[in-house]
Amino acid sequence: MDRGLLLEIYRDMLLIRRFEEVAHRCYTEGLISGFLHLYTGQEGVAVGAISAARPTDYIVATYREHGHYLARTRDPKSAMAELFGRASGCSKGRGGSMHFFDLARRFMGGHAIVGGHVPLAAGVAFASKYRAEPDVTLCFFGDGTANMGAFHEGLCLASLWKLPVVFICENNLYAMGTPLYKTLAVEDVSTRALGYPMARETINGDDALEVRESVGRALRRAREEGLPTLVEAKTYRFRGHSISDPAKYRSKEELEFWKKRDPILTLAERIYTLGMADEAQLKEMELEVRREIDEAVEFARNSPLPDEKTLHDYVYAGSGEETAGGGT
Ligand SMILES: Cc1ncc(C[n+]2csc(CCOP(=O)(O)OP(=O)(O)O)c2C)c(N)n1
Ligand SMILES: [Mg+2]
Repeated sequence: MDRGLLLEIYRDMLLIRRFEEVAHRCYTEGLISGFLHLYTGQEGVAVGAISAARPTDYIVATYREHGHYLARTRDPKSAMAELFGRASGCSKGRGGSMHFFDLARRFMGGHAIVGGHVPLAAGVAFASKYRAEPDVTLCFFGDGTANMGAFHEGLCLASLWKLPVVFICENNLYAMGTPLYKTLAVEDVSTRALGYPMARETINGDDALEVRESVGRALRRAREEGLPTLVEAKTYRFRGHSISDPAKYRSKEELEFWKKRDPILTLAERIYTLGMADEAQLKEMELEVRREIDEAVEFARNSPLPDEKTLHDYVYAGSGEETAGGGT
């Protein structure tokens, strides 16, 4: 086990956790408006999966995408500025929480329509195949998404056209307040892969290393054989669906059960057991991450709002200034 990699994965998860805690606070202070869907509890999935990918592989995600964005970019400044609606945000302050976008870093959103991005991910993968480029697309979505028509369309095309895409279902047991057992006749979402067909795996999403290995296998299958995979990562969100959801539909006992599987604590235990770092070293890392997030808030606060004159920019591809960040 590579010590550097292990600590990097731990730090990336911590960065997401602390970033969102601070974003939550800023929201309650009125500094952030609009929607805010926190990823807290699911960090093992984004970090494990994205750590297995190349920086040139594409990422397509949902409205719960702060974690995926930070795992790819490690850039809390552009993320926080986007939440604050500032011109220095990754989507130039026009997207907000649900619409992070960064073309240069191959982060293709941030999508709010449940299931709508699954065929888009198949399309991105099709483009790579068509151009004979070696890149794979990682598509993240929730368990509720597996009941949407667009999900089936996306997986059907990926299988038929043999597209280099990894579909990663983050099964957190709920779609808003609806528990999965009320909408799915099978226990594992990955069973759906059989119908297309494509390879599938059901894994523990709270173990970032297990996610990394599983997604690593799927990435190889995509890159070397041009075949898609459906990976189902079982996990749990510690907070409500969005900031305005008190999550009264689930019991304290259920929450406590899943908090014992906290991906950050799980990895910390592994780090101690392997003797890769001690508590003091992880504490030091914690302080460093907190400082980084404080700087991100300062950066966001001091950044200007988008200029009114640019209101119509970026509405259509090619309109407005084309830059590395959000772009067209
Ligand atoms: C087409 C569509 N229908 C309904 C909604 C409202 N909605 C937003 S999130 C959500 C639940 C999605 O659950 P899941 O796919 O499990 O993702 P999670 O929020 O758990 O990450 C719903 C129904 C929407 N955004 N788009
Ligand atoms: Mg869900």
